[in-house]
Amino acid sequence: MAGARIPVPRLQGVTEAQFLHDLYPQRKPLVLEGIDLGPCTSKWTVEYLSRAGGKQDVKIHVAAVAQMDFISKNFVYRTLPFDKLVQRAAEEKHKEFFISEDEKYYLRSLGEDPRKDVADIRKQFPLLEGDIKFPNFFQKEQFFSSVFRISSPGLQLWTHYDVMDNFLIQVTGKKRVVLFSPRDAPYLYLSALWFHNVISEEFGVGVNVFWKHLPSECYDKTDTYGNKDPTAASRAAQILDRALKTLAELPEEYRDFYARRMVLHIQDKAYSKNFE
Ligand SMILES: O=C(O)CCC(=O)C(=O)O
Repeated sequence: MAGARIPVPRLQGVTEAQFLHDLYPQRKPLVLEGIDLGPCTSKWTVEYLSRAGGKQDVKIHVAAVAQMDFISKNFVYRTLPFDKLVQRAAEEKHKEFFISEDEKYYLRSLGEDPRKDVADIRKQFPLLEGDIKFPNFFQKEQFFSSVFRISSPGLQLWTHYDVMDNFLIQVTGKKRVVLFSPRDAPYLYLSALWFHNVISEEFGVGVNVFWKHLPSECYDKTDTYGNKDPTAASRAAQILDRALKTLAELPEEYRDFYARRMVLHIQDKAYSKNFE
């Protein structure tokens, strides 16, 4: 039933074998607790990160309100040295600010040259590399990126979906993640994978580790953010656009009839197990 709230199962001390054999094939979200992440869980305080994480510039989202919206783009991109970003994101009111004294900050780390390089915290934040262990629950060649996420208390990231599979490793702080099943896609006005939005209930530091579920050749090779749809899906969407433009050659009455037939055809074919 659409709209039903289902708690995500929380599992303690899952091993690689359990994950790969029993859990991963179900393709459903899980909270994994008690995984060994290394010393980051106790070390990554505001004081430590701002002293030991480096002073390199990072590009950040800055918003006057807590709910960042990607459609209306109610935020701006700014640059701060990493140590300053950590300090500012941890405080509620700022002496130095871009927009307002209670502005919110969000870091989604990027590769050295975002057009060419993927984000990998181990490369862009080498001073912190030794502090964190990633769960090695996928093959090395499937690794795509590891993304540092640092957010001000209260900040809400817009609803989106990720093309790659990922572990959201919440090292410190508390977040609420609301996920929508792909079956609820019709009610979200879009069709997609697992839509989700994320609210940082307090200041916190997280790292996403993304990996490729599909064979490498299914993904767009130029995609450094990992947010482009698999190439077959993009091609199919382009073909659908062409089909709709072609229908537009007909008068409205016919266009409407044939468009409805196409929708029924898609429902009949695409949602069934006997996809051709
Ligand atoms: O933790 C965050 O700030 C965002 C995480 C997220 O969107 C994700 O895991 O896909």
